[in-house]
Amino acid sequence: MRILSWRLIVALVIGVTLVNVASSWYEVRSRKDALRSELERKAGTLGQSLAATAQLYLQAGDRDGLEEWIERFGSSENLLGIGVYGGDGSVLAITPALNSLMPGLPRILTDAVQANRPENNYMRLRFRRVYVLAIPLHGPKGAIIGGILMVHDTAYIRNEIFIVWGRVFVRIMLQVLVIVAITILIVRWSLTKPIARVADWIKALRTGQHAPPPTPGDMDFLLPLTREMAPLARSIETARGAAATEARLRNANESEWTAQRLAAHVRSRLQGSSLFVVANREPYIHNWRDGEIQVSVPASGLVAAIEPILCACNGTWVAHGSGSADTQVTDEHDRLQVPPDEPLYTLRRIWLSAEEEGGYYYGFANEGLWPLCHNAHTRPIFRAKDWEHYYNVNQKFADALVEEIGADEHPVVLIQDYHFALLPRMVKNRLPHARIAIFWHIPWPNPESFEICPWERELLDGLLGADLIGFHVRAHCNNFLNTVDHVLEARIDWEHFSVKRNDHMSLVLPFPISVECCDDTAVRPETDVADERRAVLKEAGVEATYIGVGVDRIDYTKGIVERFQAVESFLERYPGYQGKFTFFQLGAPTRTHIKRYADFQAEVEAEANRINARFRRGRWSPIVLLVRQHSKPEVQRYYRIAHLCMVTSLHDGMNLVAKEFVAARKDERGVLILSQFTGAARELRDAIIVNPYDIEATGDAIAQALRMDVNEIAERMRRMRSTIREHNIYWWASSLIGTLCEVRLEQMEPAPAPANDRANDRVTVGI
Ligand code: ADQ
Repeated sequence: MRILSWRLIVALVIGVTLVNVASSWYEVRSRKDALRSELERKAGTLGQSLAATAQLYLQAGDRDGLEEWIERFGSSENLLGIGVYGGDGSVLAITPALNSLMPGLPRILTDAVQANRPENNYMRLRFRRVYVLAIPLHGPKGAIIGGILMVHDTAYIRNEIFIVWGRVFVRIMLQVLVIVAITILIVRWSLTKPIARVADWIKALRTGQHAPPPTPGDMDFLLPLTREMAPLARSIETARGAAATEARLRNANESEWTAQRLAAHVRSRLQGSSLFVVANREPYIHNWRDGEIQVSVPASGLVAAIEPILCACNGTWVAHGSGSADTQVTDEHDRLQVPPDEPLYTLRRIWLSAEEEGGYYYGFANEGLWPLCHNAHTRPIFRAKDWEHYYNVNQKFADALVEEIGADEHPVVLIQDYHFALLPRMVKNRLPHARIAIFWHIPWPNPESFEICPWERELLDGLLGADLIGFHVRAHCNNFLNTVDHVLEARIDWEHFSVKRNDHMSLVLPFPISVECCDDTAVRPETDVADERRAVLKEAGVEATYIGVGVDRIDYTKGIVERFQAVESFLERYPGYQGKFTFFQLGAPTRTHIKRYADFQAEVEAEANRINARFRRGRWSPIVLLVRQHSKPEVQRYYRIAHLCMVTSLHDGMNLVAKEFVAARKDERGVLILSQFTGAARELRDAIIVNPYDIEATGDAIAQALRMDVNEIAERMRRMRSTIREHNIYWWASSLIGTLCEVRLEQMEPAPAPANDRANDRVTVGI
C-alpha cells in the first residue's frame, strides 16, 4: 500500500507541476512582453524629445551646452547613458557610464544613420542586460548631421520576472502539499482501512473465529472481489461447521443428520437418478424493490431440507412463480439456475393467472381442503369453479414436470402438500417409470369428515398415483387408509401400510417433519439473555418479569383466541402474576384474501384488546400482539428470551414452532406448552401437554411452567432437544427420499386417461 501511495503521490505531483509550469510560463512571457513594450514606448518618447534638443545644440554649434545638457539627463531612472555623435562618427558628447560601456562608434548608430530611421535592440554589455536606442539627428534642411544613442538598464525586468516565478513556485508547493495530504487521507480511508478490515475478516474466517463481515461501504470498491468472497466465506463457514459437527458426532459415536450427510446419502440412494421437487412455494423469489430486482429466500424448513439434496444431485424444483420480478430472470423455458450465488440446480417457474390462483390456491386448497382436513370447526367451502381451477393447475404442473423429466429413465419425484393431490396420478399415467412420493403436510381426517368433499374419489385416486404417500404421524396414515377403504375399491394391507389398486401399490407411511437442530456451540451467558429480554420489553414499551411467546400465522386452526383466553384465566386465578407476566404473540397475516381469515385476524386483535383493557395497569400489559411477518432472526430472538412458549393449535399436522422453540434453547431453559392436537405432541412428551379447548387447564399450565424448578426445566428441555437432534429435518428428508428410492415399482401400462371411479357421473371438468 505504501508503494501505491508513493506512486500516486509522485504521479500527481509531476502532473500538477507540469500543468502549473506550462500555464505560468505563458503568464511570465506576457508579463515580460508588457514590461519591454512599456520600456520601448517610454524610451521612444524620451528619445524623440532628446533628439530634438540635441539637434538645436548642434545647429547652434554649442558643444559646451550640449555636454552640460547630456550630463544632466544622463542619470535619469534606468537610463545608463546618452551619447551624441557627429555625422563623421566622432563623439560630440557622452556620459561617462556610456563611454566606459561603449567606447567608439556603436554599430547600431551607424545602421540608424545609414537607414535614416531609429534603430533599437536588447543586448548584453559587459554582463549587463541593456536596451539600446539610436536615432539619427537632422539639420535644418533635413540633412543628417549625426545621431544620438541612449542605453537603458533592463535589470528591473529580469527582477520582476524572478518575482513572478517565485510566486508560481510557492503556488505549486502549496498545491503539492494539499494534494499529498488528500491522497494520503483517501488512500487511508478508502483503501488501507477497508482492505485491512476485509483482511481481518478473511483472517478470522481462516482461523475459524467469528467476525462480522465488513460493512457495505468497505465492500464498495472491492465489489468484484467481494462478490466472489462472500459465497466463499459462506462455504468456508458451512464446511467448518460441518467438519466440527462430523468431528463431534464421531467423538460421541452418534449418527446425527446434517445437510452434508443428507446430500451424500441421497446421492448414493439416487444412483444417478434425477430428483424433481414440486411445491407451490418457490425456494427463491424475485421481487421489484426500489426499482431493483431483489431475491429473497422464504423462511421455510422445507427449503433448508430439500435444497442440499437438489444441489448435490443437480435436480429441479417446480413451483408457482409468485414474485413481481420472477418473469424477468427466467429464460425462454421459464427456468433459472439457483442458488443465485452458486447455481447448482434448476428452478422451473409456473405462471398462474389471478383467477387460477384464486380458484386453485385460495379457493379449493385453502377454503376447501384446509378446513376439511383440520378439526377446527370451520366449514369447508367447495365450489365447482374452484375445483376446475384446482384440476387445471395440477394439470399445468404435470405438463411442466413431464417436460422437465424428458427422457430421464429413472426420475424421482417428490411432491409437496395438499395443493397437488391430483398430480401423482397425472404424472404416473404419463410416466409409469417415475418414482413418485407426495408428502401431505396437514392432518388427514376420518372417513366421515372427508366424505364431505364432493370430489373425494378424484382426490384419493390422484394421491394413489404416488408410490409413497407420507404424513406426519401414524394416526393420519390410518385415517387415510380408512378413507380409501371407505370410498374406493382397493386392497389395504394393514401389515405393510399399503394400498393396492389397479395393479399399482402405494405405501402410506409417517415421516414426522422437523427443524434444523441443534447447534450447541457458544451458549450465551444468562446475563446476555436478561439484557435481550429487557431490550425486547423496552421496544414494546412494557414492564414485566416473565415473558411468554407464541409464533403463528394468524390461522383459525392455531388456537390463538383460546391461548389469549388461557392467559386471561391464568391472570384471573393467579393474580400474583398480574403486572409480572406478559405474553408476546407474533402473528403473521396469512391468506387475508379469504374472508374467514380477515375476520379471524380482526377477532384475534379484538380479543387481545379486550383482555388488555381488562387487566392493563401502568406500563404493564398482559398481551403484546405483533401482527406482521417477522424475519427468522427476530423469531429466534423471542424464542431465546421467553420463559415459556405456547402452541395451542386446535389441530395441526406437526407444528414446527414447537420444535423451533426447543431447537433455539441451547441454554436448556424455557418451558413448552403444547396442544395435544399437534403432531409434535407425539414426540415432545416433555412439554406440558394441554387441551386448548380447556381454557382453565391451559391457564394452569402457564402457572405450572412459571413455577417449574429450574432443574426440571433443564431436564425436560435436554430430552426434547435430544429427540429433535436425532430426528431433525435432514433425517426427515433422508427417510422420505430413502424410502421412495427403495419402493418396488410395479410395472404398469400407461393409462389412456386418469383413473376415476366415478368419472361418468360426478366429474365436472374434462378428466
Ligand atoms: P404451518 O401451518 O404454516 O405449516 P408451522 O408448522 O407452525 O405451521 O410452521 C409455521 C412456520 O412459520 C414456522 O417456521 C414459524 O417460525 C413461521 N412463522 C409463523 N409465524 C411467524 C411470524 N409471525 N413471523 C415469522 N415467521 C413466522 C404446515 C402444517 C404444519 C406443519 C408444517 C410443516 O400446518 O402442521 O408442521 O406445514 O410440515
